[in-house]
Amino acid sequence: MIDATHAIGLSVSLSLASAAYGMGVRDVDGGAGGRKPNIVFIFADDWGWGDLSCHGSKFVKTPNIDKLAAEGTDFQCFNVNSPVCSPSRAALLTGQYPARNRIFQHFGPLAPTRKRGMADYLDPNITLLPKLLKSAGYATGHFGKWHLCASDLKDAPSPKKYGYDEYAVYSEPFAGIKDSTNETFDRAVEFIEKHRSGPFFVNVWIHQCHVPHYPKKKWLERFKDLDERHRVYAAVVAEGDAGVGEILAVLKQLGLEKDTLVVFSSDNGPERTLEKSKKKLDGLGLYYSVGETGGLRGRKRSLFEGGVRVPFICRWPGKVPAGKKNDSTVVSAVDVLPTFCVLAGVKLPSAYKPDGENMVDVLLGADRKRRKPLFWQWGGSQKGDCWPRYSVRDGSWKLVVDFAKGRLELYNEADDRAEKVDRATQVPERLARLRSELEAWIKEIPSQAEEKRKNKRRLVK
Ligand SMILES: [Ca+2]
Repeated sequence: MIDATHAIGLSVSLSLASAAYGMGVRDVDGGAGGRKPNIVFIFADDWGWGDLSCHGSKFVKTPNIDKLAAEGTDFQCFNVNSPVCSPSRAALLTGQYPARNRIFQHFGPLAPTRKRGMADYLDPNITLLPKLLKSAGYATGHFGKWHLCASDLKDAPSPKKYGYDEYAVYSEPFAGIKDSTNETFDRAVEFIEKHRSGPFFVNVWIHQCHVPHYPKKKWLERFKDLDERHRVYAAVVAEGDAGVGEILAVLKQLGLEKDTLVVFSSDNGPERTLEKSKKKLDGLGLYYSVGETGGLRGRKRSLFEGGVRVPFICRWPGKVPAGKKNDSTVVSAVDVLPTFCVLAGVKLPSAYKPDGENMVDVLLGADRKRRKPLFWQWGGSQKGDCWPRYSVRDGSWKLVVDFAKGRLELYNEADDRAEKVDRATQVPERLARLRSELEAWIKEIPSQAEEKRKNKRRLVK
């Protein structure tokens, strides 16, 4: 065990050295010769940046995630690449901006999906994280949400086609487990037990805190002092947190803590809150979605930080610094693929174009600026803070725009994370540079308007 740990240390030092000299991921043989870390990726649904006790929530309680943060690093400037589910998840699996693969919004049934100009499903034949890890000898599992194909497309490629050895999901058309139960966690725990000799990679894509909410008696009882809506939301968060606790417990029980990188994150910011109660028969709706952004502007569907900045907490004892908060390095979901591939010692295909960057050095404790800017596209609702169609972040500066309406705002995230002071007229040169970077990126990606026109011929009645 000690030798294996040393070997990881050595390979990681190699990665650090390579990063310092500006070498690319392909030049690094991160895992060769050492024991490759197991990877557990817990991806929550619509779980806001502020929905953690350790991020200052006044009413939810997240003791297990807080423990994860205390034993690992809390990356406080983590951005997903879309403010909604499907594109955000596609970016994680591909390491590319979702628009590159024609995933502009969430997948619904086939007809509305095609009307949005989207592909029918995420292409299983492109470069994908689970396939790369599988090629490096990992046992691969996916449990919980899927949402990477039109929901009524019966012959859509199953998760197996994407490189998962085992899966159990609650999303149509592959639904085999229920989102109202703890099956996602149970199946993930079984997978970890089965593949304890490692290395394994398991996605735990949980239902909490997406609607419908299914608060359980046990947790409602725990929060009986709260008003009804906060009580329901706190109960749902507590159930998700307890599931994280189950994962941590099995890792401890099997003696795998030091060999396992555990990540907790969320696919987008918190849902909007409806002011009127609309109780559904099978669960509770948006009236109970009182999640928090931790003071960030916007929520789900918004390119402001409340929609795209989410928790990202990583624990890997002895490797990832414990109890650290990194509030300076902007890390993003597109960085996950190149970073995990270095840890797994797998080379990226030569034709593959990663949009993210290798963040192994940052994971292991370095504080540095990211090298690449980040870009976003949003094709859905434009109500309220959801108005920006595109945004770009370079350094601490972020530009949000709707070119069609001539609307454009500039924020400095370094001293204005709440995005309250528009600096567009104060720093015109910076604005011009960001605008030109964004315009160049837009030319690179498929146009949603054009894809809508192409899909017209394929519209389903
Ligand atoms: Ca979501």
